[in-house]
Amino acid sequence: MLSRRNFLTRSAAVLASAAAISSRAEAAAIPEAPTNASAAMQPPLPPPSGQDYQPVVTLNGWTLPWRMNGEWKEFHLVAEEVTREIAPGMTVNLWGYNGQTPGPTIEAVEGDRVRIYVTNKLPEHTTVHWHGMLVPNGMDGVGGLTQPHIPPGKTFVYEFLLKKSGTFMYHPHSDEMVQMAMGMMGMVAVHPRDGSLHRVDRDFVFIMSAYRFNPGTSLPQVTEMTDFNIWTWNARVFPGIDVLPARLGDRVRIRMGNLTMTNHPIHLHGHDFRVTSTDGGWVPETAQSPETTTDVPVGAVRVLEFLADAPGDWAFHCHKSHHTMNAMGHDVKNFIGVPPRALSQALNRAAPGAMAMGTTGMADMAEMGMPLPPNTLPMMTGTGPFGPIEMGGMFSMVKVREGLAPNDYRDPGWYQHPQGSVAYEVNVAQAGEPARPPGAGDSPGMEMPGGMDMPGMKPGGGHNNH
Ligand SMILES: [Cu+2]
Repeated sequence: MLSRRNFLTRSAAVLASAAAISSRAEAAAIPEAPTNASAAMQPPLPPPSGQDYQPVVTLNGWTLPWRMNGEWKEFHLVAEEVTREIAPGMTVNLWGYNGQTPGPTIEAVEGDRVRIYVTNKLPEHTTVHWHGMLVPNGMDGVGGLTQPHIPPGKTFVYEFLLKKSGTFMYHPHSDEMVQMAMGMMGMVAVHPRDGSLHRVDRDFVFIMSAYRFNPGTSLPQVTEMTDFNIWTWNARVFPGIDVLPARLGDRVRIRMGNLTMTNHPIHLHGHDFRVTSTDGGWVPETAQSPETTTDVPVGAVRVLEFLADAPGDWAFHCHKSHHTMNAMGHDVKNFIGVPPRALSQALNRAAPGAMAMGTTGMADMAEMGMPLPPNTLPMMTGTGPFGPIEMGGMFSMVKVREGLAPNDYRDPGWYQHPQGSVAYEVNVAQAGEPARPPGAGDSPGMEMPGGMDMPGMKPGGGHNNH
């Protein structure tokens, strides 16, 4: 039974150990909080002497420098307002850490003792939760439950031993809906103590976040629940997302965290991969299966690994096609197959002077160069060596090349396909039309999009009346 006396003694013990921690931390000056506002991928931080690992690179981001203080590896995060270029043409106001969102990747080694200072420069309180990490309860960062919230202007310290290697995330557990919708998040990579375990040649990391920006604005709608329109990797959309270069024959790891409000089936072309770990730990080899798409659930990490054995520019993207589009593409009605003349007549009645578009699909829109509201990206964009790529959002490329230098992460440019290895047009007139049944492929007549009344078009389309 817990007597009052016992309780007081215990409380005193807790206070004494808390005091010990803070006097330890205060014994040395608070470490510098480096800052970086650039969306350019920063070079990986090589391991200090005595440690052996292949450092991670963060797409459009960086690794947080640290200092050693006795046996402690000390980091300093500053929660603050930031601006972020989502892609050239769109810069927004968000919250993040140390100058950008997502915050810098925290990188360390299993068995390290880490001390992480968190300074709150936001206008409201915050905390940092170490998602997936095995920490003492009082270091878990759940405001109100395991610690007081960190008030604006204050600095708190988290101290724990890194019990296991793997890939984790950090984010607030204070006013979560707002703070995550404003971009408060980052990744943690913990390497195995034994540098020969789970070794790769290239180790990429990014986190997925999603936003609702009304066209022309630069502040996200933080109360949005479902209708997001900017789908990002490290708060960037295609063509603003860094490519992932790999040398032919490299073993490549990609660590992906998801703090959006929906799942993302991430697909890699040209290779098969295995999911080697999650935020729960390493997946035993006997439980891994070959995949080309893996779903990254909400609030989870998936880490894929593959041998880069096929030269080329390989698309790497979310397979929800709305997530490879930017704003503006979500409220457009489907006019495919509608006769352009009927459509312009109807549009002219509703909105004189409006332009009929998209009657053959939406590919034209990538090339149309339509005027957009300021600070708004076209819904699909990007140009490749063969024309428009017609993507946006969560899309990038794994670029496999012979002979890249080991730590060279620069974009190697477009792949030069060996002669005769690209899909090509056949001359049908010369080869002769293939035989098809009469009428095959003729348009059956199209239903009009909901609510539109078109002269001369029967509701329900042609087939219903056969
Ligand atoms: Cu997605």
